[in-house]
Order: sequence, then structure tokens, then C-alpha cells
Amino acid sequence: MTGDNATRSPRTVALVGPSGSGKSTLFEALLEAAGSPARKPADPRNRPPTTETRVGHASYLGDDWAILDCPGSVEFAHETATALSVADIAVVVCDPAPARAQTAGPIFHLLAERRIPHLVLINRIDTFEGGLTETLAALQAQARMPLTLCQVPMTDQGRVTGYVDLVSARAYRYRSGQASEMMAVPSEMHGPEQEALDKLVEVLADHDDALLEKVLEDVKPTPAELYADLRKDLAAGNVVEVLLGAGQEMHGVRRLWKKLRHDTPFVQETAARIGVAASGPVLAQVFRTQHAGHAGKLSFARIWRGALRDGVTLGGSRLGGIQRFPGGEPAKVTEAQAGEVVGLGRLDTVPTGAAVSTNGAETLPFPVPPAPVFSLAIPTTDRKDDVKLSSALQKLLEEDPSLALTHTEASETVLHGQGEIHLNAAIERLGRIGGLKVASHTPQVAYRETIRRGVHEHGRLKRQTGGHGQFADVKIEIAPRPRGAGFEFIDRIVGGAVPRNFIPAVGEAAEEAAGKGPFGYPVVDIAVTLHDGQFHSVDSSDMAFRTATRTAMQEGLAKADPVLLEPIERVTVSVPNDYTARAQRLLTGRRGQILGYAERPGWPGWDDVEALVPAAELHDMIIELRSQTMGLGTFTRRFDHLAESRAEAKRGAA
Ligand SMILES: Nc1nc2c(ncn2[C@@H]2O[C@H](COP(=O)(O)OP(=O)(O)OP(=O)(O)O)[C@@H](O)[C@H]2O)c(=O)[nH]1
Ligand SMILES: [Mg+2]
Repeated sequence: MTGDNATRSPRTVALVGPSGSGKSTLFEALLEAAGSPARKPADPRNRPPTTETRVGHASYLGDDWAILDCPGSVEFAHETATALSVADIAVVVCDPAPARAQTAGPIFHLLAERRIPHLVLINRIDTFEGGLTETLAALQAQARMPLTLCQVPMTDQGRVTGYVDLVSARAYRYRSGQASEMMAVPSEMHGPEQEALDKLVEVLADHDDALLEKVLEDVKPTPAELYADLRKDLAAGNVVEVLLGAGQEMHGVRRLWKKLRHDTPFVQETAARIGVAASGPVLAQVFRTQHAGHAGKLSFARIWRGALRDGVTLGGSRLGGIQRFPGGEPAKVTEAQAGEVVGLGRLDTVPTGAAVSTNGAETLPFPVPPAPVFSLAIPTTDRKDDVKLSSALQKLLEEDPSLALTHTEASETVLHGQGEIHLNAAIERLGRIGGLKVASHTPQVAYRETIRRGVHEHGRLKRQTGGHGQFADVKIEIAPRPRGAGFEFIDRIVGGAVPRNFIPAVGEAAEEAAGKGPFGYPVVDIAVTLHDGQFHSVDSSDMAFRTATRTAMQEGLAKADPVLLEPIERVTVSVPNDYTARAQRLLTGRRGQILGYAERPGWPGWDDVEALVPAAELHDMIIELRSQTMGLGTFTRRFDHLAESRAEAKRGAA
């Protein structure tokens, strides 16, 4: 299906690829070429990295498009993954330098895994002086599908000045800031052109028996046959077409538009790919959520099926406004049709990822956020802001599911996410949502304490204040238990030395006192035995026994050879295997004990390195890991055990 008038629905293309490869510049170039120019930053050469997916609408040769400019940074990878769930096609914008090809590995992996049709744009071709053969080979090593070059570059003194388009057999000369100029194919290009075309046909023939027959019989396939195969194979994920360009110079931008126009699946095809039933009420899937102060909640959604009118009830909320984004700027509309990406107002009951209809909700695939690798504690400077903070945090987490929140025993609120830049951007966004100023610092490590020898301790309270006094006397033994055994209270009172009704108070007070040991951290793995005591028939009370027990615990623990326990985590670091040795050194440098390494499942050319590492060493590990691996290394962690630490060095730290 190439789409007749009835089915030429609006389509969605996502611009993805490594950070700084030129996606935002290309986004603006595509909109400009389509006559819907976007607002550009003051200095386009000094553009900040994209942290939130930007939507732009444009019409090209009569077709409607939404372009999604996705972040390239690994720290915002979830934002990109969620945008991809509503795209008909992705353009992987790559740097031409072969040495940078590895940075495209993770996105190629994701696109293959989720079977999203994609093509490659080798960008910044204006500054490239190398050979494209190396670039292609380096990219092919990362891509999971065969890459097929659709354009052969024409060069002049090492610079790319234009290209020959293989299927149409036409040559174009780049002109800065303008459409390229068509020209006759220079005679010296005939050889390279034929060679590249043969390669292209060979790849296509792998999936087309009729074409294969022609090749074997030396019959030249027609351009129409090749175009049809390219479209089919791209949609099926059999090939990945490679184009050349330079967004900043408008080189190859119209060529890309035409490629997209011809090859991009329509919404009905994409809906079928992800499992949306062809018939049914209007269905919209929210892929990102934004809280915009007084304007309320805005849900960015793709309409998979049917037409949407403002004011209908979707997933339990009454729709309050529909927006499109011509040239990247919001504009109100009253309805939207299947295929469109729109901003939907006030869907307060609809979470990110949900697919909602006028009948309720349906379940569609949506990416699971990656596990956090970096954390910051976020205290409010003013106590009375705590309520505001927690409501702002709730909205922030809804906007960005790759953030997580915990509250520690040290009553810290800790925000977890994908890196320092990610968390700092989130904290800034908190300000926007809640009108707050939030500080941040390294979260405390959850240290514990225990004791290394048993002690006997005596606690006594005797107070005579006026008439009625206070009296309690306890003799306890505090003893170490095996690691992980926890706290235990044992009652060994015989003959009523401490009356039954006071014993629970002793047990509770002992456990409470264990909450803060000599170093200031919770004491674990101890047994407290109450074996003797005294009472007074009038002056004894629960309160008195609690006080006596607390005193005994505090003094006893300090004498029991206390030791600090630090949490040790089991860490799996994933890196391309060129970096395996480096990752091991990094772990050892952080007091890690390497357990071994193995191939990363499903990731050819990558390794998983396993190690036991103290939690205290993990706080900023992702920063070092990324700086040593071109940003590619990641890790997961989980608590493993508590280990004795050099207690004396830490004594009094709390
Ligand atoms: N020479 C040249 N420079 C380019 C081209 N496209 C982008 N740039 C420059 O590359 C830098 C990064 O461009 P962006 O468009 O912000 O890259 P991006 O892929 O959106 O970056 P992230 O959003 O951080 O992933 C900017 O300084 C651009 O001016 C190009 O075609 N040629
Ligand atoms: Mg960008």
C-alpha cells in the first residue's frame, strides 16, 4: 500500500541518533523546506542539547507530517524511546566520522528490537573529508540490518559537493541554504554509480525472488520495481537505506523529504504493526505528558484510529482542547484525524503510555523506563514548602517516568534518574511546576552497625521527685547474631524479677535503642536478652522500664566492639567489548570485587561485567563510566549484603 487519497493519513517521523549529530538542526531544516519554518535559537551553532521531544507539523507535497525531534543524550533515552512508540519511521541521524559510529549502537539495537522501520542519514556531510566506505563499514558493525547506500557522493578535493541518486540515476549539486541543483551525471561517476547500484540490487534481491531472477538473467530492473522493493523492505525491516546530508546547509533535506514521503508506512500499517485493531472507536495513545502551570496538563498523543473532536470523553476525562504544532508552535484546532500527533488538554485521569478511546482504554506496547543510575537528595530550604514539593514531584514523575523517588530512613527525599544532567534538568523543571527553589546533595549511604562481642549491662532508674517516684532496674545481655539474622528480644525472666506487664516495654525500648548505635546508624543482627531486674510496687511503670533499658542499651552497645557495616551491591556493567578491560579497572578502583564477565545477552559485541561494589562508591560511578566509554556504558545494581567496614575511621561520622 502506498496510500491512495483515502488512506494518505498524516504520518510521523522521529529524528533519533547520538547526541549532537544534528537532529534539531535537521528538524528545523525539514520544517523550513516544507514551508513551515520553526523558531530558531539565537545562535544555531551554539544550540543546547535537546532534553524534551519537540513536535513540529508540516505539509510536504500535499502530505501531512509530524516530526519528532528527540533527545540524543543517553540520559534522556527514555524520552526518545517513548516518542518512538508513536512513530511510523525513524531517521537515525549519524555523524560521518567512523570513530563516532559506535555511539549509534544503542539506538540501532532499540529500533531492531522494537521492529521500527528506519533509515540512516549521514549528516554534516559538508565538513566530512574522509571516505564514506569506512563510515558505512563502521555503522554496519553497529546496525542489526543490512545498510544500503542510496546515494553516491560526488567529491571535489576531498569535500562532498553533491551526489548521484542511485535509483533515479540523477545527479545533484549541493547549494548552501538552498535546494540542490540537478545536473547531468558526470562521466567519472558512472563507474561508482553502477557499482553502488549493483550492491543495492543485490541486497533487495535477497528478499525478492522475481528481482533475483532478473539479476541472474542480467535483466535491468526498472526504477519502479526498485522503489517498490525499497518501500516494502524498509517497512519489513529487511534493509536500512542510507542517505547523505547536512541539515545546517540544507544539503539533502528535500531528498530526505521525498524518501520519507515515498517509504514511510501510513498509520494503518503502523497501527497493524503494533497490534491496534483496524476498527473501533477513536483511539489515542499518550506518549508524553507536560504540566504547564495554569494551562494544566497537556498530553501529547498519536491518534491510531478514528477522528477526535474536542470535548469528547477520553479514558474518563473530558478533553479540554486540541493543539497542533505547525512549525513547532502550538495552534488550537477543534478536531484531529487518524495518524495525527496532537497535544490534548486536561486528560487528568490519563497516564503517559495509556491508549484511550471514547469507550475506555486499550493496552498497547509502551517502553518500560530504564533503572536509575544516579541519585540526588533534594531537601526543601523551607519546611512549609514540603507539601508544594511533594505535589510538584508527583507531576514531575508523571512527566518523566525515568525518574524515581524514595524516602530514606534519614528522612531524605531522594530523586533517582539517568545521570547528573537528567537530574539537574528535573530539579529545574520542579521549579517550573511548583514555583520552588530546590537544593540538592549527595544522598547518604544506608550504613548499618553491629557488634562483635557480647556484653552484660545493667540499667537502673531511681528517681524520687516529691511524693511518687520512678523506679526500674534491668539486666540485659547484648550478643551478636549472624549477618542478616536481624534483631531479637529474648525474655529469660524467672520468678517475677520484672513483672510480666513491663516486659513488652523492655523489648520495645531495646529495639528502639538499636535504631541508633554508637556511630549513629541502625544496629542490626543483635539479640537482647532480659535475664534479671528489679521493680517497685508503686514507682515502677512502662516509662521507667523503657528509660532503664535505653540506658543499658546505649552503654552496652558502645562496649560491645561495635563495627560499621556498609551496603555492598551486586553491579552489572554493560559496555562494548573494547571497553571491558577498562570497565574492570574502573570497578576495581572503586573497591569492587570482580566476579567475572560474559557476553551481554542480545547485544553482539557487548559484555556484561559483574562485580560486588560498596554502595558508597556507586554514587558518581555512571559519570566516570560514561566518560570512559563514549557515553555508552551503563549499569544495573541491586543490594547484595552488608560488610564490615573500617569502623574507627567512620566513628562519629554521624
Ligand atoms: N557542519 C555542520 N554542522 C551541523 C550540521 N547539523 C548540525 N550541526 C551543528 O552540530 C551541533 C549540534 O547540532 P544539533 O542539531 O543541536 O544536534 P542534536 O542532534 O539535536 O543534538 P542533541 O539534541 O543534543 O542530541 C550544532 O552546533 C549545529 O550547528 C550540519 O549539517 N553541518
Ligand atoms: Mg537536539
